[in-house]
Amino acid sequence: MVTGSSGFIGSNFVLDWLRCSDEPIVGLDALTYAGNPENLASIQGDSRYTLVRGDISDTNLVADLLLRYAPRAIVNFAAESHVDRSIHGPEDFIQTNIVGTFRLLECTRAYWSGIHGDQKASFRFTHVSTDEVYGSLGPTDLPFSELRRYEPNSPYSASKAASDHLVRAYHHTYGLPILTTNCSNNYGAFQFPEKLIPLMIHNALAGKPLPVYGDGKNVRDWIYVCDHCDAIRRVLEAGRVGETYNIGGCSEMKNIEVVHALCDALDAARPRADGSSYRTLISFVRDRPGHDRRYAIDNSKIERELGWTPKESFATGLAKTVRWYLDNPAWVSHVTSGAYRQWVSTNYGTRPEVVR
Ligand code: NAD
Ligand code: TDX
Repeated sequence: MVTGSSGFIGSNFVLDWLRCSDEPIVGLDALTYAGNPENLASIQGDSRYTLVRGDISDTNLVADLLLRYAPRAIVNFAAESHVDRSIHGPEDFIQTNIVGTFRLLECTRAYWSGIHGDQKASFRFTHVSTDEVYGSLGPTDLPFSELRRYEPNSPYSASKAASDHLVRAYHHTYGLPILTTNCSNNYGAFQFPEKLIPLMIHNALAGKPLPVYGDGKNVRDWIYVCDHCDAIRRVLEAGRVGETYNIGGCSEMKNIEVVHALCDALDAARPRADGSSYRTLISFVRDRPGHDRRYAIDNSKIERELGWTPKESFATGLAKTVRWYLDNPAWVSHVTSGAYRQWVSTNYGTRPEVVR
């Protein structure tokens, strides 16, 4: 069972899974603004995938699904995932990321208590989390290892931290066979254009300003989404029960470097009519409140224990991503109508440009 299966990473996970395996998946997704069944249009009619529209906080529904489908594992992607939205309205983050995870754990515990033998021994609950729970690094600090203490700074990261703690507690208290992954910034196909990379591609192609927060020197470690999905499959397959695995892309970059790389890729693939570079659209705007300065991941545990390393470099992953957005204008135009415009006005309408 895959929760959040119609979101960005969840849908990539389902597609990759069915490319390598015939084992069926039941997806559970509330189809919020971020959930888009179109992401899985290519497997429509495939009997290996069933989508159930519903909320992970709906105890009756989840209990019923667990009994009906008897999954051998749950991979929990369902969440509110955008930091800026958590700043404008934290409540949904508390509800889904904390209460939702708690209820999902309760249902899972009841289901797991009722199964036996090999089925019980091999069951896994995999919780997909973020590096943001560890807080912010200084320029020369060592990357986050799994032993780093939690210091979440946004309502989003605090809600994910709380969910990680609940998952951990269900293992220690009840013995639930859990695995937790903490991954860095993903990019790739089907990412909603509220996040940095797809937002910049979308704005650039529309000739709109490219809003870089603050001085543009905040650092993120970028991972191509299929590498993340591959790591989760590996953790599910061979991770040690009760353990946490950090997952990173080995691609630390300043935001402004990411935006420059995107502009250069678009200049080559879709030159502007007047011959100018997309870089001329860059606009520095007021910073995100509480903006974490730097994230970086120490991959050595997953590498050592599970033999996983990312396959894509930032250059190869970005080239695939830019190509995907250029080839899928209909997907972008569907998700950027209606409520999306309201979000753009809420987040960017009142954000003054800062001259640098
Ligand atoms: P997303 O916002 O694109 O997708 C979230 C999905 O969850 C959507 O399909 C949405 O409809 C669904 N959902 C939301 N609330 C729900 C609820 N109450 N019940 C059922 N479904 C619900 O997010 P994403 O970027 O795909 O992230 C997936 C997971 O990975 C999240 O838990 C996120 O914290 C984590 N993560 C994301 C990144 C990243 O860079 N995007 C990095 C590390 C970890
Ligand atoms: O318009 C923008 N301008 C800008 O400068 C946006 C949307 C972002 N930024 C900056 C903020 C961050 O430093 O770019 C960086 C990346 O921003 P996001 O794409 O919003 O990602 P981030 O806040 O780093 O969080 C992401 O990675 C970890 C995901 O959204 C989380 O779900 C994940 O847990």
